[in-house]
Amino acid sequence: MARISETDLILNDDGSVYHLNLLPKHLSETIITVGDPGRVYRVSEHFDDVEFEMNKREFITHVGTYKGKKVTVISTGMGTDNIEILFTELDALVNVDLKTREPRGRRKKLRIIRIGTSGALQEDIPVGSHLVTDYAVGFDSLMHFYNLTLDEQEEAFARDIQEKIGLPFQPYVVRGSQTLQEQFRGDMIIGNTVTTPGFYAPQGRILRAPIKYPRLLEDLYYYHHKASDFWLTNFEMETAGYYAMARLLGHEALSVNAIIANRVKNKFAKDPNKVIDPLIKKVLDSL
Ligand code: R1P
Repeated sequence: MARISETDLILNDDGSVYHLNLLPKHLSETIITVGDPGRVYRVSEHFDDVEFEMNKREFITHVGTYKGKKVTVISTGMGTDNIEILFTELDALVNVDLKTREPRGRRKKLRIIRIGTSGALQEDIPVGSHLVTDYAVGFDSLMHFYNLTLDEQEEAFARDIQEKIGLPFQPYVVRGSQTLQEQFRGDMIIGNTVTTPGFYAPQGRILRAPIKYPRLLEDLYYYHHKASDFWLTNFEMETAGYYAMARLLGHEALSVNAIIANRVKNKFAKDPNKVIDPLIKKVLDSL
């Protein structure tokens, strides 16, 4: 096996991975991730105890137990660029021998579940609901740098979305882990999530800067792949990165979303935590 160089895989003095600052012993079998560093505390307040904490940039980690089960929760900040770092470093922790810097022969599969917030794109997805992402549609450029393989269905959606929305690039479309979806979906709405490389213009918001797609929200709302009855239900900024990186590295990933806005109805949750907290509880109880 080829040795990975010191600058390709940067390790800190204590042997931990560069940005996450974690060691293999800090990872639980299923890892919970959140965008907002403050949300880590909302997850770990349910733990029996917190035995380890790490703060590094936007990556805050708490390791503890929930009803006797070991749980690691990590914040990622916003955007798929952080998700690339998250997956690459988590993967290195389990699938690279950090002493010899050689990839291990026997690969370990990680299970990663994102508890995020999101805005609905359809009228019938109310503020306050919980949605699990089936297909993720990436409008960001992360996959320009990886050889991601899409199946026939994903490829068809990607081409169709590009054509109907009139995008100057083809988005990437990836389905999440069906095993995790089965385990965690409970009473959640199943949807298809658009991941955008920004919060304002890329999500159809118009403030002061001149924008290219003033009809984006409408186009996403009306988008429909007839043959598969496929709609786009919500958007946020990370999920496609999770599903793509999980596929590239052979891990399982699932994104569950607290719907805190409905963009078509122009509504925003009065107290987003009232939507997020029950979702956190649902995930913890399904571990
Ligand atoms: C934007 O406000 C952020 O909220 C959403 C978006 O994906 C983006 O990260 O998710 P999180 O609340 O999980 O960060």
